[in-house]
Amino acid sequence: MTVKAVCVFRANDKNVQGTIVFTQQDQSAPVHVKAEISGLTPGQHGFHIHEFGDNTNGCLSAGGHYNPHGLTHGAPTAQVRHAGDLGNITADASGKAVLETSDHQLQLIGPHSIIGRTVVVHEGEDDLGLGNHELSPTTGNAGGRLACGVIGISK
Ligand SMILES: [Cu+2]
Ligand SMILES: [Zn+2]
Repeated sequence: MTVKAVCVFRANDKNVQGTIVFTQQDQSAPVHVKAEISGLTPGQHGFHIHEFGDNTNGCLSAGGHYNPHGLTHGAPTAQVRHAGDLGNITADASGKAVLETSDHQLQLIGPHSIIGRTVVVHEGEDDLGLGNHELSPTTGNAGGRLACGVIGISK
């Protein structure tokens, strides 16, 4: 049975808004991701699932990248990565970013489901673990947390 989930970024002081829809047909199928976000600065922005669906202290309360297998940070196409590593979204000159992808490490079903966790868009570019910065192996050195939203069950 297909599971569908949605994450909505509400307008905040930085005017970042958007919707991310996640769909998975069954537990062995990839998760389809469709994101549309506006109000960004043009260019690349780190885009991840973080561990907790807690926004008590804003996006900071979401914890680190969702990493149930204890791996190092990487590109979405890498074998070794955090489950939550979705790489970057690219905003055009008007600040709009659209991403449509299928991901084999995300789950909406089972013990490693991302439902109830947080999507974070970062101020800077995720170096996909390939930079020389001390934060490259943990966060991709993507900078501050610009906007976030909790992933909820959708009909
Ligand atoms: Cu992040
Ligand atoms: Zn990561």
